[in-house]
Amino acid sequence: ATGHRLPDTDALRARAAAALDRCGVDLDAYTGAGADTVLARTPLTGGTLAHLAATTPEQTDAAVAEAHRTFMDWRTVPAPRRGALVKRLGELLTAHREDLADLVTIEAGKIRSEALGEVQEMIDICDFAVGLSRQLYGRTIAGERPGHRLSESWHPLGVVGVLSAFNFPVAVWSWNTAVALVCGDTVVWKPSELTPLTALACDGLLARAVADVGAPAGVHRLLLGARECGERLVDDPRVALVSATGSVRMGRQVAPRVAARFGRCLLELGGNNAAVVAPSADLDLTVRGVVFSAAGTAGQRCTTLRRLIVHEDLADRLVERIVHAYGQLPLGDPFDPATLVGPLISTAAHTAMSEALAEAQRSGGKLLAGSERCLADQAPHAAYVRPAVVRMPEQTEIVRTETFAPILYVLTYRTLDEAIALHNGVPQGLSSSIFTRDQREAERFLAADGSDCGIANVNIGTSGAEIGGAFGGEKETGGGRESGSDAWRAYMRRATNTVNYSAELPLAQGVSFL
Ligand code: UN1
Repeated sequence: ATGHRLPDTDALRARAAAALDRCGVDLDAYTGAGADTVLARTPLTGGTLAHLAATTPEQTDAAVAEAHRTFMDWRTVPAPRRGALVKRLGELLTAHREDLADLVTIEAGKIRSEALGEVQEMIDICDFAVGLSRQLYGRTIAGERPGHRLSESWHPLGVVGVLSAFNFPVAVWSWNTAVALVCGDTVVWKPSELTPLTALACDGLLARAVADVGAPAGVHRLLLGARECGERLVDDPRVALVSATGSVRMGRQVAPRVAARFGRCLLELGGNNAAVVAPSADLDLTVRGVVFSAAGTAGQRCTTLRRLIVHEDLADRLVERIVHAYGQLPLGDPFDPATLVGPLISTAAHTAMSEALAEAQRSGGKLLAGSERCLADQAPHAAYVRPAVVRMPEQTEIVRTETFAPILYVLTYRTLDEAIALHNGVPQGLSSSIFTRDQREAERFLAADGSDCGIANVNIGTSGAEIGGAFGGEKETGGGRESGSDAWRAYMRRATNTVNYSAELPLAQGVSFL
């Protein structure tokens, strides 16, 4: 641990309220008591920050109705003007960078640099979306009939329901919202019930941007609630696209419900990301890349590195260096600039971690580092836990399971084919990487018969993607793509247009009739 004393809950509550106030949110207006409340808590101490009134089912329906009504007009606003709203949002996010980072640290437990990085990711996607607002290109297609023009147009889709997770409480909202807004959609957001205050800040800043540019208020609605609230959103036929980030379990419930009403789904579910370390790898770089991806964010990214597949000639040497680096990781108060590992989101996450480690050891795994709980005397309701490294004899069931905690399983391989088979031998398919200086190996890993993930990297870890690429993965990860590249297409509907400007009526495929 860093030796720094943890802040107490009262100080964190005051800091959160001050940040919210600067973002234009009066916390008192949202507080409520009784059965239907959402508890705002901080993983730094495990203490309660606020009791917030949960959105009722009637309010959920009204929010969707308003977003839908607003969509009817918003879809006709020229895209570059919609971009002006997102441009203003980006300016406000920049001005309130520290406030949002404070809230992310207080509610999600991220260290300062990662909390600021998450806000940067929001600013970056706003920039991207503003550019996109002048580039929602369709194609002109070479048609088969004279005097005819064949083309496609991209139109706004409708209301986008966004379900987001605690671990990226603001960035994932911004990926969806910035892109959806320039695409002419309106958004109803159900954030994780673990991070309601960061959600209020985002909603407050967007409301201010809306007022500043004179956009309609109903382009964005926030729902604070638990599962039932999300279910109502998911089942509402006025919600054209449900963009859901979270566990595979959640996705299994959401996808069939949306499919039953022929709605669209964009799923970002679990990852079980691996890195292959080949004999030619640059070890200094590999150690840094591995430790950031595996122990960073206390192992709570969907892109976190969970499996290390190392060539057998290298394994002992590399593992020793990783274990040494783990021993040096400062753990503790995420506001302390020296800290690199903050708390887990809850003591329940620690229980899940301990159970996974026990299971790994029962199936022959050897715990080489970590798993100790720290600072329990200062914060008995928080979970400060040392990231763990476990050497596994084979890829057992627990290794094939995503445990949302910092556990790095180490496996060894002899041939690259074997490494790729191990790599792809899990149900999830989000992110992947290979550390090698051998071009043949690197290219093979990126090829059609290499990594089966949505993200495949060379000589960097599995986490920390830029917003410019499409983000998402295959298999149980759900197949969705958000953020950059052409991910915007999921937020629009395509119309194919054939225009006849001749005086004839030739039919396609040479059909003759009348
Ligand atoms: C997530 O964990 O849900 O690539 C998103 C990354 C981040 C986004 C992670 N840019 O690690």
